[in-house]
Amino acid sequence: MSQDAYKVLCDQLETRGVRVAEVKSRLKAQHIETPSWAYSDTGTRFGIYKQAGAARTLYEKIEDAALVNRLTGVARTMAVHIGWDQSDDWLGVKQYAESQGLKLGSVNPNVFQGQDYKFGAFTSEEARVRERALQAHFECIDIMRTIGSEVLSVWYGDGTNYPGQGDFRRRKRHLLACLREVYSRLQGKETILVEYKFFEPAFYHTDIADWGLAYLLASNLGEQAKVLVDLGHHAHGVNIEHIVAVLLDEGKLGGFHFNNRKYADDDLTVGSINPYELFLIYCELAADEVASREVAYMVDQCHYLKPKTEEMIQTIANLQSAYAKALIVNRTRLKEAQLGRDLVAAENELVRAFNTDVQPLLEEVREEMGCPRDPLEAFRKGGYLEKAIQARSSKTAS
Ligand code: PSV
Ligand code: MN
Repeated sequence: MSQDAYKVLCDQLETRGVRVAEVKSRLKAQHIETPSWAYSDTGTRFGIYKQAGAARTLYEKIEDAALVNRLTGVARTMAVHIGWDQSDDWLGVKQYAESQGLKLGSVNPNVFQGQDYKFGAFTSEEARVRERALQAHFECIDIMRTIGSEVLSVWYGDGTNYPGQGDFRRRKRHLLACLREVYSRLQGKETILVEYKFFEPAFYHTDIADWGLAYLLASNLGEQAKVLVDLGHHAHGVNIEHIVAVLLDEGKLGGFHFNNRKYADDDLTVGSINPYELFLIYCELAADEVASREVAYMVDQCHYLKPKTEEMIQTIANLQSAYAKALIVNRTRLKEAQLGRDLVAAENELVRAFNTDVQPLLEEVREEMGCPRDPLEAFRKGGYLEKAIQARSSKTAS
């Protein structure tokens, strides 16, 4: 039955001028990094909620991320957040991950939680605090080299709450000077991804508030510095796909933090609130395969209501679906319609792809990759959550 659906879809797509074999090979090359922090207990700013079976240690986070990878085939790396993830044996951590078929990915310094950072990290007026933040970055670079990662992914909570609280220009100079020191330590293909966010925790101004500021800093640093787009970090109505297109065209799109939001930085499942926006973002990525191959695709979500591993599997499926739909847009026809000022045809080319049920294609791709056709069902039938609950409640975390 599902094979029939696959054949019907293939015929339909080929008739529409889509090369199915090419789409399949691009889907197989898709790579999505999951974050270690999505596997452990989280919550809201009002409190943390415990989930039975949630990972308690870095090793358990690795086990969960590795399971998501085994079931989906595309979540080959896991990001670590230094501070939240601690170890005095990173080589051992790396080896454990590899024994599970997983690699460790981007390394994220945490310079937003310590008491010292209350008034900023790299923008602090205190040299001692800036130095402490620098040391945190240097530690991350050391960890990167031990675990075999080439991505340093940075985000700062730096900002002010009141007019007059800080000097914008002095803060900018401190920030750039510190970032330059970090950048000067990078070697070879190592890159620094600069993430922006328009507010929170600061409410009057944020030092890296938007893609323009992140781009400015990255440009000042050099080629190995790029911009990271977190989908929850924009004001309402901002056209993220436009930002993505511009950054790609400039060779400055470094990475994504996928999630979705209704109001602010809600960290909901990507594609759960606005799947069309996600599709349009993927359309821009799919339009420039060469540049988009260099992008680090990462998830940054907080799953405290849905079961964590299930939600991550759902997240991956949503990202696969958005990418598949973007890949079946007929770009020749889209361009013709654009040049011919046929707005209706141009829009419909996108809408038709978005409305296509790509599940039979994704199922086939997964099977060819040796993964379950329906990873969520495989997770549920495999009793993985029950096993985690048992294992993680019967012994103390080590
Ligand atoms: C900040 O809101 C952020 O998006 C940064 O990427 C942090 O590292 C991450 O969330 C922590 O979840
Ligand atoms: Mn983020």
